[in-house]
Amino acid sequence: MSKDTLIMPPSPSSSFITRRHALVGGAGLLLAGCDQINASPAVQSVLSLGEKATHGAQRLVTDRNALAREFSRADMSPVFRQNGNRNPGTAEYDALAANNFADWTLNVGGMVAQPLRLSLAQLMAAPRRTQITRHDCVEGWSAIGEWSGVPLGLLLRRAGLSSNAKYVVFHCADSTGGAPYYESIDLIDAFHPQTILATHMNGAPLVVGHGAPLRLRVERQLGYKQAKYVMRVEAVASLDSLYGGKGGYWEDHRGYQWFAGI
Ligand SMILES: Nc1nc2c(c(=O)[nH]1)N[C@H]1C(S)=C(S)[C@@H](COP(=O)(O)O)O[C@H]1N2
Ligand SMILES: [Mo]
Repeated sequence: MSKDTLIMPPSPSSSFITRRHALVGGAGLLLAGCDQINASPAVQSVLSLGEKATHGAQRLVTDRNALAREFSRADMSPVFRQNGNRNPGTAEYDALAANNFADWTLNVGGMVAQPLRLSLAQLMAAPRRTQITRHDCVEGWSAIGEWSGVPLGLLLRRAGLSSNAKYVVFHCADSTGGAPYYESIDLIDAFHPQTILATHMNGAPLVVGHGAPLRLRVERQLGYKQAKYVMRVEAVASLDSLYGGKGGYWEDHRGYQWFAGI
């Protein structure tokens, strides 16, 4: 995409604080090609180190709350590859897509006091954050793109996240070989300011290949954590009883680390 085809983000991130206060105070507002970038050392080591070792080391040497680097529009990749599943291809998803996701809803549930059911229009009207970041895939490619969406922490607070919850799980519309795609993150990443449920990429609503209508951006982690086609968000105390028990599709099936920090 050339720079002059970019549309301004729906709202500047600077308005986030004010709008967030409005959200907290007023019930119902929320409801009313690859770059020449070498894979980072984290990419190189993600398949070789034990998860506990890496996670432990990262906890010690990095500030989990630090921001991922943000870029300018001039840095944006002309081509941002579509990777992994590029269309869930189920009858249910096809029907939702055919109607521009007007009938789609996001469910936020599990260990919350007030489960939420939100339409795409409601999510698009909610306070949002826009950020230009670099996506690093373990397959050895990176791309810089602009993402805009609702901060996950905002939704979790709105839903009244239980103090016993430890993880947030993202259930996706697609599956591979009969195994549903899912991912999970801990609460440090869930409340990280750059962790958003993105409705927009590069100034336009997400296209199917990039995860329409909603995908996770958890900017301190690698590409496979960036769940596309998010249908349901679930707060849990343990990952043990979900699917293969390792917290994600790749973790269960390919032995990728659960914590893929960069
Ligand atoms: N639901 C779902 N999410 C997914 C995947 C997938 O196959 N299904 N692939 C992951 C991988 S490996 C990468 S690199 C990114 C690719 O996102 P993109 O297609 O927007 O580039 O999505 C991640 N999220
Ligand atoms: Mo990836």
